[in-house]
Amino acid sequence: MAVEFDGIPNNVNLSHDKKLQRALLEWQPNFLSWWNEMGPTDFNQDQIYLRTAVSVEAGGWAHFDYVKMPDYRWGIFLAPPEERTIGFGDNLGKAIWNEAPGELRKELRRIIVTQADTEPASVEQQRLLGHTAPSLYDLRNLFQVNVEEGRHLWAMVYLLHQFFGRDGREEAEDLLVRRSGNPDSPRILSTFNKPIEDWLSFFCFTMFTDRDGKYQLAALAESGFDPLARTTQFMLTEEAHHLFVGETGVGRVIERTAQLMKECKNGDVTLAGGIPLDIIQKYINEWYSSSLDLFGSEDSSNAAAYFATGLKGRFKETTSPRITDHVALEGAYEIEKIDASGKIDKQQIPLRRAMNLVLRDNYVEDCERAVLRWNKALEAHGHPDRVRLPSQRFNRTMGLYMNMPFTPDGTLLSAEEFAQRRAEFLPTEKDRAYVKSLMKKVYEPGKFAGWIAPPNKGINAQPVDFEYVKRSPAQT
Ligand code: BYC
Ligand code: FE
Ligand code: FE
Repeated sequence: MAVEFDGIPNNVNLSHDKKLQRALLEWQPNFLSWWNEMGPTDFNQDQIYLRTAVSVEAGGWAHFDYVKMPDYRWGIFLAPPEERTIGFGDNLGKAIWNEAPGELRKELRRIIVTQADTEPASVEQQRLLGHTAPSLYDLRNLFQVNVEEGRHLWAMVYLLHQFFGRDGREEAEDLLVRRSGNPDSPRILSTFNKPIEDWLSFFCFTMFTDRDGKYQLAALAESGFDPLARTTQFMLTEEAHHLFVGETGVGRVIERTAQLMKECKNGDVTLAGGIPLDIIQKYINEWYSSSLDLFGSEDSSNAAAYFATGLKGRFKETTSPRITDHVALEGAYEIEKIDASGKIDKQQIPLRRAMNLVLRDNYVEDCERAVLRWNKALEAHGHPDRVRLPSQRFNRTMGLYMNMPFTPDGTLLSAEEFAQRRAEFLPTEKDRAYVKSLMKKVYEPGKFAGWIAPPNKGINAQPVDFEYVKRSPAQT
């Protein structure tokens, strides 16, 4: 389908649907005032070397150029339609829906609003990081992530306006009203209310929390509601870069620490302004455990209903050769039930009720792969130290292990013992203050802050010392 540029770039034939076009054009200034209030507005006048989605053709959808962020063309793009039927659940093999089915409207709206809410939340969380960017390369990547999360909000708002009538329009307004971390009108999911005030947190967030995004979007890309499936399918192509930023970001911090451990007396990297490995580990513990919460409860009737009705599938439901039974009425999944004394009892629950856990297991596998890579840097520098993912029981506020004082290796402590040892497991105020003390902007092309290694290569085949951000003279 051709791309149109009348006010809102799109491949959904907006100019042929005047009512929808009007509704979205009315929402647009509200979006922009939200961006101007809650986005990275101190950088509005800078020219950023950004990629803009201009079509959905494989290989040709991205256009790179200098743009001021407020001029970024936030567009609505759906992956091309495919001939397909519903791929799982009770409606397996039936026709896909091009409208929201009446009986599933409430559930669908809830999924879309939850997804939508995370996108502006992350922009709010990251809004001040530009002031302490370790390089122009990283500054540009931050802004790339920010504008694309803005576009993801557009993607969801299109669905709300197009398919959910007045309710949808109201939800779209509310998405611009809630605020990350605001006790009176917080964002919906827990992780999206946590502050992100330093770049190690940003890299952990894009590594672990954006990765939840990948798995949730992939599950929704299987949806029987075709507009949702096609929208999320295209969002996934942008998401890949966010994950790259996170995985390589944490990797570059570890790489730098590994170098400094050799150079500094007693391996004390703080002597040279590096981030000690144990602090990095505590940040990993924090963001990984919080991101596991985003999958919801291990045993969930919501998840069972989403699967049964064909709203939300498994990761690669219809493409993985490993998944052969798309009805999932037979079979069970093992979970750990824990009694008051802390005794762990393995129990089987019906597979459909375990769909959150099934998805989370795919996510965990993916995270483990990244950790192996990070550890290669430590190995290459001859260090025996390793970073690791904490146990899935650690520091949880959702599901089976909620509010139980487990250590990162999965041992249950008493509440007192946990409180005493907390500083071993999670960043302390002192750790955070130290990391923050290192956060000083480096805006000279090709230069990097001392706590992070440079990347192996630049963006879009440009050199690492390319001027990824042209700071406006008024603002430098
Ligand atoms: N915090 O049956 P349960 C992304 C609620 S990230 C607070 O266990 P369910 C991105 C839950 O809503 C991807 N509340 O869970 C990343 C339910 O509430 P009600 C975002 C939570 O429904 C970085 C209750 O607890 N997309 O894109 O099976 C940057 C019991 O729920 C939390 C999606 O999440 C939590 N962590 O599963 C930018 C996809 N977890 O009904 C963007 C859409 C659960 O009692 N969402 N609750 O009021 C879903 O599919 C599901 O809602 C969830 C939860 C997977 C989140
Ligand atoms: Fe997103
Ligand atoms: Fe993302």
